[in-house]
Amino acid sequence: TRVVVLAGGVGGSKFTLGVREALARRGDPAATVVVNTGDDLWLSGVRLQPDIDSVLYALGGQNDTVRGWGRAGDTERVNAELQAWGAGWPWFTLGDLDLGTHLARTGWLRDGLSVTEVVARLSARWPLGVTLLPMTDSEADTWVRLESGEVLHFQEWWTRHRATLAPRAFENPGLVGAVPAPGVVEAIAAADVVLLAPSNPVVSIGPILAVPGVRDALAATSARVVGVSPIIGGAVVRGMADVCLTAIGVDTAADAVAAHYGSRTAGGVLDAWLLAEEDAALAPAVAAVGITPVVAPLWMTDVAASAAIADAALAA
Ligand code: GDP
Ligand code: FO1
Ligand code: CA
Repeated sequence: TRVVVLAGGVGGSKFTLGVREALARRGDPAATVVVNTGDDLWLSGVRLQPDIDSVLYALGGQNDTVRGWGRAGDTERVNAELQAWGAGWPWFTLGDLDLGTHLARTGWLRDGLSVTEVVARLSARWPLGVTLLPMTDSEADTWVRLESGEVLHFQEWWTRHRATLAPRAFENPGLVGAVPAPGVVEAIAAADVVLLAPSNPVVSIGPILAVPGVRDALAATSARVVGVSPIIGGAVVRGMADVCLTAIGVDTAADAVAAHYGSRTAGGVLDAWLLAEEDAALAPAVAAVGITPVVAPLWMTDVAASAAIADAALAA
């Protein structure tokens, strides 16, 4: 089975761990993970790719599972020096081990490597069991436009203001004229199944779908396209997807997110949608927009639970 996963950071990596496990049990481990790069930013002269690193560290067994981002067992000596210099952002922590990643990445980018080539190099250190691809080689940082008209970087809106400033829109100006990273369209075309991870629909999956050419690739593929709801019982499990969804006029509800993605029979991207057992009553509303509903337990409490979700998605 050739599987492509579209993924953001924490939700995306938990799901990808499950997909890897499910495919390994089938003796059939071949997955390509297309990762959001809208979270990326420049800070203190280095390029950060939070969602790429979340997936990289999680699959490599290096992630801080308590905090949800960065490296397990990291220290903050360099960060303290940066703060003492007044460099960077006082509300944003760069771990020492994590900074090693950013320095390596930034050095390779300055040597002229593409983002895809850099991600391939980063992927070579630990056996990930899947191929990681950035959604695009272009810089496509997400900016948040507030009701006041002020625009700030997604990372400032989230890590400094904790999503308390009401957003009017999320924008990725770098996607104008951008193309998918090499291999993305090819992987979608050759796939048997494309899975939308239960990632933030607006700022994780949204930017991937907004890369010119990705929606066309999803429309054209013979693969089934199956999404997993990031909303359980009308709530985001963690993070600020509810604030993001409200900003784009979508209810924080599993059926509303499915309708937002839309059916492939009507210009959207989904054939099937996994709903949590708590949301079983919403299945008819999903079917009504032309998407096949599948009810399953959707709590990614451990790798086994994520693998069961991946199995249900692969069977859908
Ligand atoms: P981020 O980039 O780190 O914000 O992570 P993602 O965008 O990949 O995923 C964030 C989303 O994952 C959140 O909005 C949650 O709705 C969803 N999520 C987190 N844990 C779970 C879970 O256990 N089950 C499901 N179905 N969704 C989850
Ligand atoms: N999130 C925070 O809430 N505070 C931080 O200081 C912080 C630092 C950080 C450094 C590297 C990295 O890859 C991620 C980091 N994150 C931090 C997480 C990140 O801001 C977001 O949670 C994700 O981008 C959302 O997907
Ligand atoms: Ca993200």
